[in-house]
Amino acid sequence: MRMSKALIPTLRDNPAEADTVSQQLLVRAGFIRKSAAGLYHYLPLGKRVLQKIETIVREEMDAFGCQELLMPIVQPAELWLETGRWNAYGAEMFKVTDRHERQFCLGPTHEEMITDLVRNEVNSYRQLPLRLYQIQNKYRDEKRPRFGLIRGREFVMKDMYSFDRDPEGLDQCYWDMYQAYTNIFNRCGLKFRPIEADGGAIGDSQTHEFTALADIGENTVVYCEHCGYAANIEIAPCPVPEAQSSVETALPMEKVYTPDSKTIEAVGNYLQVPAQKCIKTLFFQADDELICVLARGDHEVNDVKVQRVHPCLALELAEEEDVVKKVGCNFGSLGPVGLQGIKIYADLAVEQMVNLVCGANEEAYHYINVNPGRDFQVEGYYDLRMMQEGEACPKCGQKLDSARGIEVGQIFKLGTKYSETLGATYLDENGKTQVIHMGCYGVGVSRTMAATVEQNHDENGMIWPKSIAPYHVVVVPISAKDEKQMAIAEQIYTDLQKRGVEVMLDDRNERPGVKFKDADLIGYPLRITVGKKAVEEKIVEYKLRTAAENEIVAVDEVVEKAVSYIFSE
Ligand code: 9G3
Repeated sequence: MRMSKALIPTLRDNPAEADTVSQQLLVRAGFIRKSAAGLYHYLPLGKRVLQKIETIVREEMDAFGCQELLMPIVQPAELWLETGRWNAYGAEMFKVTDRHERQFCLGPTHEEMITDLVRNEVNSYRQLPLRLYQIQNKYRDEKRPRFGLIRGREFVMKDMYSFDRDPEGLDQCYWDMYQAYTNIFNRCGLKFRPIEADGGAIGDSQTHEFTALADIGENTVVYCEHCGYAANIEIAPCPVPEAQSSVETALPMEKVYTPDSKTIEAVGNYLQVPAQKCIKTLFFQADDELICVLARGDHEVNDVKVQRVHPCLALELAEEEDVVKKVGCNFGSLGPVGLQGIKIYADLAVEQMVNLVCGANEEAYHYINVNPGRDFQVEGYYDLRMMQEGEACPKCGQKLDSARGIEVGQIFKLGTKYSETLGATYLDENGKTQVIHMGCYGVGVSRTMAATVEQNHDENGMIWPKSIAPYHVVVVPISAKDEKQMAIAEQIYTDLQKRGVEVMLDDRNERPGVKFKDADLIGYPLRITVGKKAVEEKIVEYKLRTAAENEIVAVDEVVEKAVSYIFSE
């Protein structure tokens, strides 16, 4: 390709609204352009990278016996009503109405669609196992689209769905995909960790998230260098606090006046007690039920764990006015003592507490010397807190490390959740009707592109791994006016192409500095510079994007050298 013909609108300065380095660089290098919040154009260079990632994904899916298909983006509401999910995602679901006033959604995912297809087309054990995937745009109306392609409202996803006779078949597929994803992200040059993640509302099904390590990542991964344990911090089990040996004797509960002490810290200061001796009382709206969750003052409540203990479709922190209505007191003096008609769940650490402090459910009053079991009852004590950094590994007890990451892939065991509801069954050898066991497996293709940039850039721009670079080599003639230089540059350009190398020729009438800056910004793996020495001494400059220095290479050796570099591992 020739730069003089290519649409690659590079920018010198960072775009104002870019909120992460990958978006800054992808915009500055002319790979993407924002159309509206969370909606992007992939310009030619961006589309080429997307295409390369998709090809890697396809190869790995096909290698594991998956068949590619393409489903409608526009999905009939009826299917989502059948599974009860039409109203489960609120404003996040893009809904549209057709000319006959029929309702549809723009596909955020395709469990309903694919299960409907399979229930109509599959009815015998001979047709299983079946692994079907697509690579297509998905639509989710994020409340806060941000980080460019990382959290967009339209994004490219590969979603695969597996159909097996039984749990054993599903298990086989699950681990096949674990391997396929490992291959995909390795081939993309991504640093990632597969981590045990929460099965979400899908129940206690098994799931792994493939998380690309990146500081702006929205997921926190805790991992153990010693035994390899790794998990999304949202589900990492917290160690049960050892029973305190020196247990104090329970003192009589007392109500004390605590003026302007609305936070744990303020109460702790006023009463001169540490946060470990205070109770944090939170109220959640679980669908249409108000529930109460207790944690030790120095711990964070983990709402993913709360949702597992109190299963519900939507779990949000309660609005203050709803709490006031129900409890008669606003935030700052809330506590479990005397609560009527509200389920109370407490974190395990609370059970061990003696003579603690909590709100008295009365403005500016707290109780001291409160003792669980004596002064308030709970539904039960569960692991409900967020693991903190440096805690013990649940598997081997060593200190855990933590890192932030971007979820670029996820594999789920769905079991019969959809096949049961939608009636996707098969007749077994004995003519008996059996329910199909399903799994679903997603790769964020556009997100993987952005994650790669987050992990591979420097102050001059992006650094594309060879496997997904938009072009392998850029040939930079110093002076486009010098016919002799251009002839040599053209020859190298043509010879490389003949060898299957993807080459960009920067034939613009620009100063060398501009060409070098663009080459570094765009991040081609290899730059070959053709100057007057190419004419006089038959030598060119050979510079890897990952190398600090140029190499001097003979004109008649540079093609061979480039070919072996580009096609080597
Ligand atoms: C929705 C909306 C957003 C959603 C979903 C449904 C996430 C939804 C979970 C999944 C599970 C897997 C197949 C590929 C891998 C992930 N956000 N999920 O179901 F209606 Cl608006 O998508 N699906």
